[in-house]
Amino acid sequence: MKTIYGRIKLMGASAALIAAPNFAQAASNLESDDFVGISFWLISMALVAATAFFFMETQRVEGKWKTSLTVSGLVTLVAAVHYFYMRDVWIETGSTPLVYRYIDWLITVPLLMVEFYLILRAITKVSGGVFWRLMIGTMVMLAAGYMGEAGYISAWLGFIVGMVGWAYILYEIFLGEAGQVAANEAPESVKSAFSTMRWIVTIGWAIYPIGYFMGYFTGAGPEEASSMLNIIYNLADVVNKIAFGVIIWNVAVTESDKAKA
Ligand SMILES: *C/C=C(C)/C=C/C=C(C)/C=C/C1=C(C)CCCC1(C)C
Repeated sequence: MKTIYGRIKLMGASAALIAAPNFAQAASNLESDDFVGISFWLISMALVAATAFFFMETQRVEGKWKTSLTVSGLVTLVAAVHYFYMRDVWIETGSTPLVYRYIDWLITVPLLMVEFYLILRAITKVSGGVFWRLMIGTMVMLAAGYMGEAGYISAWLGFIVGMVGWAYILYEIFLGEAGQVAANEAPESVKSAFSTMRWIVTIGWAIYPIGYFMGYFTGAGPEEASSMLNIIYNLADVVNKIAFGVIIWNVAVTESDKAKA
């Protein structure tokens, strides 16, 4: 049962997020055996550091790559702020911060799609249709996942429709117009970046449905299930937000140095 004091504490914890010097206080009750809570904390900080890095490095690269790095920094910034809140929900209640998680995805996944599109556009002409098709696949995937997790539809239905949305994104980047463009017109370094990004969307993104599966279909008790779900989603975010950004940073620097030489 939540006491008034508990509610006040929760509100206080949220307010503390806004006042930077009080961040540490918000998690003063992080337990030494709460590995999911610890992963929330570690990733929050890694996202903050990554954000600073991507923004600073925009100064080092050529014009057209600046936008890509800025978008990478926005992805990690938006995620960092959500992680502060998710961490507190987890530590205070021990339950899955579902709504914050999906609001984060709702903003960051489309930004990652923008990133794909920018990489292509930095080197060739692509139709705006590519962008919108990737976006539709993204929205179907996330809406279905949310409805399944929140219990508006059955967990299985959410999973299956979510998988269909993801499959459509994969189709577009491997076989559709985006795939064709990358295969035909791009210089070597961009081609290899595009191909690495494709594998991130295939292998890296596959970690999320695995998390969903572990959270809903293993028959584990609620506590164990939500621990598995959250730790797997957290790990996935390291790969797909930070590592993804580093790949883009690497192409941006390589291509810019080539242009300068
Ligand atoms: C930064 C956050 C990212 C890249 C989040 C990506 C999320 C997914 C790829 C989620 C995929 C899902 C499925 C493919 C089916 C089950 C439901 C989801 C939403 C977990």
